Amino acid sequence: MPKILIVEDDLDFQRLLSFAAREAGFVANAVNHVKAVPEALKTFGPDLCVIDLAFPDGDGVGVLQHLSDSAFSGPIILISGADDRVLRTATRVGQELDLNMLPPVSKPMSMSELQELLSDLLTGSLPPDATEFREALRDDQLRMYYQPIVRLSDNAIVAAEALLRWDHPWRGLMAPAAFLPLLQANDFVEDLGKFVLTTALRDCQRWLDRGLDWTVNVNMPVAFIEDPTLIDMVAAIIDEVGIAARHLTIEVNESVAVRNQRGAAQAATKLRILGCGLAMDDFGSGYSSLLQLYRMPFSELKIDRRFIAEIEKEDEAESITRAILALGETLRLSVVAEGVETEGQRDRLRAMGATLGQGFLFGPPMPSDELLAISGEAASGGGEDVAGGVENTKVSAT
Ligand code: G
Ligand code: MN
Repeated sequence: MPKILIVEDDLDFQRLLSFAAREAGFVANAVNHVKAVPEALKTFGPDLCVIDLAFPDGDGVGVLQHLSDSAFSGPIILISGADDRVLRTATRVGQELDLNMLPPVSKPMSMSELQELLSDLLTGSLPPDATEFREALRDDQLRMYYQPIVRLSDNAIVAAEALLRWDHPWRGLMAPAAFLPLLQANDFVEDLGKFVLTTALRDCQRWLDRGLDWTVNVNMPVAFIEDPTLIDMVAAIIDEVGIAARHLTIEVNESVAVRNQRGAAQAATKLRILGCGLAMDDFGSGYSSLLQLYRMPFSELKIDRRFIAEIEKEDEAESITRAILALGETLRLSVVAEGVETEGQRDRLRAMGATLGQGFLFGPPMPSDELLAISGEAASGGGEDVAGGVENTKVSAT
């Protein structure tokens, strides 16, 4: 449970705040003078702070200075009966100290307003910010999950898509959608790219060590593929991990327009020369897919899951899926059907000649160990050793 430190000298309001915080799902601790803050930071270790501005023995600005000096990175809410301008200025002071300041709150405040504010914080309607993300990179809060990509003829795993998760200390496990704006607004492409590639390739090497001849698919933002220097980083990481480049496929999403077309084509070509695969994610849904396909050396298409979802109900979805499969065959690209959720969809895809699929039917994104476990289970179910290779690593599609 997340811990909240309340710094408030008005005892009635302090009790109200503590009660609201506990109701909202926090562990609350309150202090009523500024001098008690350093000790509370050390012994209680709060995730976030609610701070009153005025105290008999100092003021909230002093508390902010102390939080900044102790590199506190959690969210901070200022709360006060002072006029709005003072609150806003104090919030700006906090921002200038590089603190994670949330919008301030004026007293008086009703119990229900307080509770709503605090539970919004918990459910994450206030998204994490750049400071928290830097901390996540530093403190090892990021995880890679892997979703199996299977051969439709026999459910054998042939690859896995690496998907990022953020195991936040109090917000819980978050998928990238919950922090995408933060990634886009900040320059994390390189640091995050390094983490994702290194982790995914190390895990893939572990699979190879067990005789599982799998590929790992890693999602990269368009900014990555537009910058040929970042491809040098890919090469360096492949080298460092000591894995064959053909085990890495980079997925780029086509929903974002490529701004630097020449850079993208260069980077993509370098990537292919290196020996990596290049997949177009969510094919059929995005921005000038065919033009991108024409300009860039893709090796794989992933059919957008919106078509697969409708494949049994809508003739158009089926026709488009067929057309993409035919296009893949003509251009010699491997085609993965994404978002396969039912046996009916899988059977329909098989009948159309689709060879590869991914989706909840075969397994959700999961930690590497779990992926190994499901492939191992399926293999031992077949009475053979896991290390026997890819033929044995079938998942049961239930
Ligand atoms: O577009 P991309 O393939 O990168 O998206 C991967 C995301 O899709 C993952 O976060 C995963 O949770 C989700 N996903 C994976 N399989 C399925 C599925 O079968 N159905 C749906 N609706 N979503 C899926
Ligand atoms: Mn993807």
